[in-house]
Amino acid sequence: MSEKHLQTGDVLPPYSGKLRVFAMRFCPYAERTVLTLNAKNIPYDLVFINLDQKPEWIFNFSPKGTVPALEYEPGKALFDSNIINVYLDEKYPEIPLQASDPLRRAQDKILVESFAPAQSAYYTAAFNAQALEPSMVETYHKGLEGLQKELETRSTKYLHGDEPGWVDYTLWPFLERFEALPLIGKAEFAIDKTKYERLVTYIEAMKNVPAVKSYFLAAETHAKFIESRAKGDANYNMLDTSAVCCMRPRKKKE
Ligand SMILES: N[C@@H](CCC(=O)N[C@@H](CS)C(=O)NCC(=O)O)C(=O)O
Repeated sequence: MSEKHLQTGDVLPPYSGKLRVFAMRFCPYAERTVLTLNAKNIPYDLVFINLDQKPEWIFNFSPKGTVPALEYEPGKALFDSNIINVYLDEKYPEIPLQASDPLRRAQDKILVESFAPAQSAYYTAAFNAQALEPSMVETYHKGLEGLQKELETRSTKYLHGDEPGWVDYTLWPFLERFEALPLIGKAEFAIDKTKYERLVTYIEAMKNVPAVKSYFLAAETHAKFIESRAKGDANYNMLDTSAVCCMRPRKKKE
């Protein structure tokens, strides 16, 4: 899979017949959809988009040009990670990811909602050059504490149960990125092993889930991308290995 992000002027690749996801490699919302498809064993194609120089055709799939968008039939698409993922779970019920109990489904949605302020605090810490307000750090840790408490109350390996589900795949992309914050000098955002013992066990377990593992990026990689974007020059193609091909020394002809 090429990790190159298509941009203004680039041609839309032909539709292969599989579901197609428009994404950006470092976008946590797009990662939610990728993990959902992986977990449900649904084949798909990925098209990465440069969000600073969007290709014209992205607006045919996502009216505001945001990712993820899911092309479910040629030229027809859905957008917004939560909408896409619930659609996928209902359309392809063989491996269900949402809780079967309506009450638990509602509680999972509440958990996702109550984690949103911690996500916003992450965005501020990562991309806002101004000094951080202490309340942001507090909000972030409140989110982590809430998650840890829920893991303790539920007493299961994952929030969903013995296997991860919708709630885990929805929250995970942010936890993956939170570990990058201390690497960019935001030490107050570190997830301390003593304070967050249960949460850290959960984070380590999630890293080994096959659906996550195949798309996982290390904290160092996220940190590099964050730094490039914070400087106003997001390095979308930093993982694109196809560029390396042309720099390899050519074999001399015999
Ligand atoms: N609520 C949306 C948020 C998607 C979103 O904000 N994606 C960002 C990238 S991480 C984006 O497309 N930004 C480009 C833009 O806003 O123009 C979802 O859950 O899918």
